[in-house]
Amino acid sequence: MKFRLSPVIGIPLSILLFLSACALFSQVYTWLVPEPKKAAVVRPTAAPATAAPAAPAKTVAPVAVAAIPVSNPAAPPAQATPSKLEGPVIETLELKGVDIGYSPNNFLVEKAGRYKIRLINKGTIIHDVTFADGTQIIAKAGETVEGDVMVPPNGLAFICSLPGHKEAGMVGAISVKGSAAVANAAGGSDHGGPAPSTDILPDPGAAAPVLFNPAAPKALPGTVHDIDLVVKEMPMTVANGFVQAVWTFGGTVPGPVIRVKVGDTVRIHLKNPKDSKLPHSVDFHSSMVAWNDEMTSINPGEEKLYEYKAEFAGVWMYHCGTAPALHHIANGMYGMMIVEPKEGLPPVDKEFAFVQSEWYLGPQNEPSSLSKAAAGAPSPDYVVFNGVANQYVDNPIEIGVNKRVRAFVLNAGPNIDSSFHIVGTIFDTVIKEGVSLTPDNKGRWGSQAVDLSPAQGAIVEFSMAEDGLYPIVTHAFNFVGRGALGLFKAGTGDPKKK
Ligand SMILES: [Cu+2]
Repeated sequence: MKFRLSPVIGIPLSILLFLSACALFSQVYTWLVPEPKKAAVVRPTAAPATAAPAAPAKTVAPVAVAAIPVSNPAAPPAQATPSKLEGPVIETLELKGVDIGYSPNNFLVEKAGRYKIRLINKGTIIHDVTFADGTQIIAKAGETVEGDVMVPPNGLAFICSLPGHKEAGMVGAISVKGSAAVANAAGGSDHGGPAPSTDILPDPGAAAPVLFNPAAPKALPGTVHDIDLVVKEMPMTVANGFVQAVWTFGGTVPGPVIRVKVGDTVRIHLKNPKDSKLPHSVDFHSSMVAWNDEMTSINPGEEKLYEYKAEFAGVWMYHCGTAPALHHIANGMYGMMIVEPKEGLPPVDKEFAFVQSEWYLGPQNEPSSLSKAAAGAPSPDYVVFNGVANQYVDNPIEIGVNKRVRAFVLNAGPNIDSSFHIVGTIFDTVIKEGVSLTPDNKGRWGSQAVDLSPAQGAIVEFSMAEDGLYPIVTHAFNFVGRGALGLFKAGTGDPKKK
C-alpha cells in the first residue's frame, strides 16, 4: 500500500516546508551577503538634489538577481577606510546610474589623485557608487550627488552596494593611464550585465554607436523590385566602448529591412566590392531556390543576381551563408524581409522592426569571435535589438497613448532563442511563422511573449494604455542586462503627466 498524506494534512505541510525553505535560504543569504556600507564611509561633498522627474511607480526592468553571491575581489573590504583626501580635484567624473547599470562604467584618467565623482541617478530606485577603498556616494532616484575619492596609481574599482545590483552588472572602474586597466567586478556594459569578456576592455575612445532607425519601411512600390545589396566590411561600435570589424549588407547591422508583397518579383543584386577581404553570399528565407544556385558565394569584385518570387507572407530572415556561415551571421550579415499578404496589412498608427541578435566579442577592431559563437552552450557578450546594445534605452522610441502599434520581430540569432516581450502591454495580434492570433478571437485570448528560435519571425500588435515607459525585452532575462533592452515612451513618458 502506498503511503499518502491526505490533502488536509499534505497541503498545509507542503506550504510549511516551502516557507521553512524560504526562511532558511534568506538566512543563508544574509550570512553570505554583507550588509551594504553604512553612512560612516559616505563622503559626498555636495548633494544638490536636482529637480528630478517623478519616478514612475514601476521599476523599468526587473533584473534577475543571482541567488548565490559571487566572491568579488573588487568589492570593498568590510573594514575599508576611505583614503585621506589630498590635493586639488583633478577632474570631475560623471556617471549615470540606471536600472540596472552605470553609464559610462569605465573611466581612463591621466593620473592618480583626487577626483570628484558626480552620480546622476536616472533610475527609479536608489543606487550608489561604492569604491574599493570604501568611499561611497549614494543617490536616490532622480538625485544627483557628488563626492570626492582618491584614485591610487593602480586605479580603483567600484560597484553598487545594493543587494543584487553588483551581480546584475552595476560595476565599473577608474583606470590610470600607463598602468594596467583595472578589471571591474564583472566587466560589464554601460547598462550593466555580465562581462563582455574579461580579456577585452572597453575603449573610451570608441566612436559613439550609430542609432538604427527602428521605424519599419513601407512596402516597395510596384511588383518587380530591383534591389542593390552591397556588402561592406567596416568597423562598428556594437556597444558603448566596443568596436568590431563587422561584415554587413549595406553598411548597417542588421542590413536594410526590405518589404514587399506576396506575388512580387524580387531581384537582389548582391555586390561584393573589390576592397572586401572575403567572399560573401546571401540566403533569403522568403525564397524557394536551390542552395547551390542563388546562394553561392561571390568573391571581392564580383556581383550576382538572386531572383525569385515572394510566394509566402511572413517576417523572414536573410543572411550570408558563406562558410563558416556561423561567423558571417555572428559578425553582422543578416537582415529582415517583410512579405505582406497581397492585399497588404491593415493600417496602424506606427510600425517598427526589431531584429534580435547576439555579439560574441572579438578583440577591439577585429571581427567577432567565432570560437565563442561556436560554443555548445554559447554565452553572448551582448544580445541586442537592431545591432547595438541598449540603443533604445539611450534613445527611447516615442509613440502615442492608445495608438495601435505593429512590430515586426525577427530573431537572427545565430544561437539564442528570443522571448520577445514588452513590459506593460499585451499583444492582441500575433502572426508567428504563419500561425495567427487575432483580436476578435472567441474567448479573447491574448499573448504576453513571442518565442522565436533563431531565424523565426513574427508580427505583434499592441497599444499603450497610459503615458509612461514600456521596456522592450527578451524575457530570457539573463540577456536583458547584456543589451537586450529598449524603451517605448508613450505620450509624455510620465504616468503622472498626461
Ligand atoms: Cu558573408
